Amino acid sequence: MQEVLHSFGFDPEQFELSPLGSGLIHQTWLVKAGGVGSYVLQEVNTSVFKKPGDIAANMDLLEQHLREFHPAYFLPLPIKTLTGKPFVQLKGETFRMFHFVRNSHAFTRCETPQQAYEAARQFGNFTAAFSHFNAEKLNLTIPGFHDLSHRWAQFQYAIKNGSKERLKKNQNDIDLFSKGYSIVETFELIKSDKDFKQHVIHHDTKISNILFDDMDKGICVIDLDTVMPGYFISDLGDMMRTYLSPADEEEKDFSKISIRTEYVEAILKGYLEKMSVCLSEKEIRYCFYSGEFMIYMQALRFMTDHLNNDQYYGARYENHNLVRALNQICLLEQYRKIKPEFQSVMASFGSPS
Ligand code: GN1
Ligand code: MG
Repeated sequence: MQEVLHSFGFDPEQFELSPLGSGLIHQTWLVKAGGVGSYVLQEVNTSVFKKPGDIAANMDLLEQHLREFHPAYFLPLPIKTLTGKPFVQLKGETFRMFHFVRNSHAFTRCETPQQAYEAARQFGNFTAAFSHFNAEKLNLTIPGFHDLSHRWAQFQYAIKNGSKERLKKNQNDIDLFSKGYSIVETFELIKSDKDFKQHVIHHDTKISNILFDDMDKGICVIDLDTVMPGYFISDLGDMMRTYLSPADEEEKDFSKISIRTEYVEAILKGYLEKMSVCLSEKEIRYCFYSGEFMIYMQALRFMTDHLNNDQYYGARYENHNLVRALNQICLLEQYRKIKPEFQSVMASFGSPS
């Protein structure tokens, strides 16, 4: 760590490191020093993000666009090293540094509709800031990341080539997952539909990726590694997946999974306030589908990982990814039940549904 800090021009003697955040992919630390402010240090997981240079190139493009067209828009980007690089590589590990945004905090769970509204507004504002930017210029930092057909194919592959023991044990569960295929078919239609635009999409809109100020107003979005061209259903859908239920994907007691309908309105209001001008009428009709799409994709990803012996997400206990996967299937069932309420919220906004 000493060498890493040196590369950014910091005196390691003055700094104290403590773990920060709850992400599954990278390791993150808060770097504190008397008088010079705080920083965030992150070790990039290069088995997931194989080309950190591609992330940095994307950040440069976003920064250039903002500087020219939205100079007041705040996006926390990595600090450059003493030699002007966006990250350091030492002994095969990749590190980068950010300023800690002063007077900011993040939430690990969405606990009020107001938080949901603020977060949705921030994610909507992010995509809207790039509505005149050609999203296709961005590198695909994880190819096929939110391509549901690809996730389905990975699941099918795991059914044939995954752990023999787990395949045998979980046959009934596997059948349950296969029932969601119509969600994949709808996605195939979207992919061939010219009314669906490739926007600049964040692809990880959980509440902890928003910084809030002391008044609990949203300040900015963070965690920009998965910013890529994509469909709006990824961002809106992941908010449905992660804000609506009081119990999250880690919950083992599925009776705690439920849908808080007042959060539906808060998310839609915040997101569409910024995004309705950027979306076609056709796209807006897929707001409900966005939740089905993201919940089902996450269920498939967890189940696939379980069958592959937890290679991607890791497991903190036996059957961890199986529990997460079944949790998401339960969430999907609950979500599907509130379709009428969802559609009446859309109608109250005067939006097609
Ligand atoms: C991963 O690392 P984290 O928690 O921000 C994953 C997301 C999943 C999420 C599920 C690059 O995000 O796609 O939705 O776990 N990110 C990547 O908790 O795979
Ligand atoms: Mg993330």
